[in-house]
Amino acid sequence: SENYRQMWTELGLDLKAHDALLGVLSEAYQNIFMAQDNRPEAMSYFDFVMSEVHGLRIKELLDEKAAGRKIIGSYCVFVPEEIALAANATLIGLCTGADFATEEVEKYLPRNTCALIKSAFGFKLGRVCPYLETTDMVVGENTCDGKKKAYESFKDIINNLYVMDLPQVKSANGKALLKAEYVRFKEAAEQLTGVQVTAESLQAAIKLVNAKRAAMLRLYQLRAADPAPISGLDALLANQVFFYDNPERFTASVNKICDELEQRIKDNTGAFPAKMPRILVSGCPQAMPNWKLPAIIETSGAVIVGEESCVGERGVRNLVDESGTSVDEMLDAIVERYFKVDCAIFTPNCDRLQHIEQMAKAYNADGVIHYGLQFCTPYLMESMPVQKALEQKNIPCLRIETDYSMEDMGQLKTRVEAFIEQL
Ligand code: BJ8
Repeated sequence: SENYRQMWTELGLDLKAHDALLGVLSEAYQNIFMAQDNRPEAMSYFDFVMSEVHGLRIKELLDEKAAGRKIIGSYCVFVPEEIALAANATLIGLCTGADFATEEVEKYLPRNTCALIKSAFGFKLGRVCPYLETTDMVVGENTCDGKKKAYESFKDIINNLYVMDLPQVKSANGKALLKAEYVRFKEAAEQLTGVQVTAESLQAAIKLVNAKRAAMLRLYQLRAADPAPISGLDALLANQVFFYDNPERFTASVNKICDELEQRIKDNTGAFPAKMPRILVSGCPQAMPNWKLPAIIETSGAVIVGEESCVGERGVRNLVDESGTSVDEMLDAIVERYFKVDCAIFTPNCDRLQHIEQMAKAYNADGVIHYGLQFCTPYLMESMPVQKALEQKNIPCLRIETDYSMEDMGQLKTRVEAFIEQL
């Protein structure tokens, strides 16, 4: 760990603040994850990953850089990992799940900005994120108003920001914009790395990312069983690690967990007893290390059986068609896949409602908890028609609006417990 300290110093981290962050993180991990009963044995891989969260993986990324690869950071599932990989870059989804350097952040962003955006600024201004500091390029995207305006100021504190435009409507024009922006991103990645994307490299990248998504989808589907073979917290953790782990190793590790879960289902054993109330969580992404709501739910007598979220099934469903032979055909296939992501920044966004209902059914959920971050207009607005539609189908729905502070823990727990009790 002395080596790590030197590595962190060289990356320009504020060691004191960083020590404090790692302390809080490891304590939360112990209290929330290690305190669970009946965890799958193969989750030990993720315990290891978390114990090395700013260590081994950062060392690996620095080794990749020394060997000539580039690191690209992102804040949204619309940034296509396939294209980055094919251009000899590694894509890292950056953490935005904790408050940091709030006073500094509020010199750039109004108070009533969502916690996720504030967190991105806080990790940079507080100099506590080694992932951000290893990046050669960071991609911002024009999604919600909060993010797109925040990136204008982010340029002042980060020197390698690239902004991707995104459609807001699922029309032919919208699709054409997404294609144009993915072509432009391919060119920017090629310029960054000096490596041209070829049909071979793009096909290999598509297969790699498809395998990673397929492993997560396999894990999700196994959660339909009763008793649920894995806790929602552990499934969420795997999905959070999805964004920055080595793709091959991640895929193998998740498939190993799935093998174990299949055996558990055969043996009729689970992470919780059978007939527990089952919850589908839907809404804003729960970025690392945001475990607040799932920890409350799973210590209140219910099990989470699915996440309708970008850190969840919305982010990984649909694979890229692998039959294309030219770069252009493959780019079209990539556009087809990403254009189906039903983020609330789209208007209208009818697919999402259908997906929530489908997931509630497929995972035998007894109720849906809609998770909205305070000041997140797209998801908070959508939560009202979502609740109405679900209740019309006799699926109870609780709308939660919260942030990353721990101040409302007691109040949230009371509301969640009351909701679970009536299921
Ligand atoms: S594709 S969900 S990852 S944009 S919570 S910052 S929406 S105010 S994160 Fe997202 Fe891409 Fe969409 Fe997914 Fe704005 Fe809301 Fe904050 Fe949000």
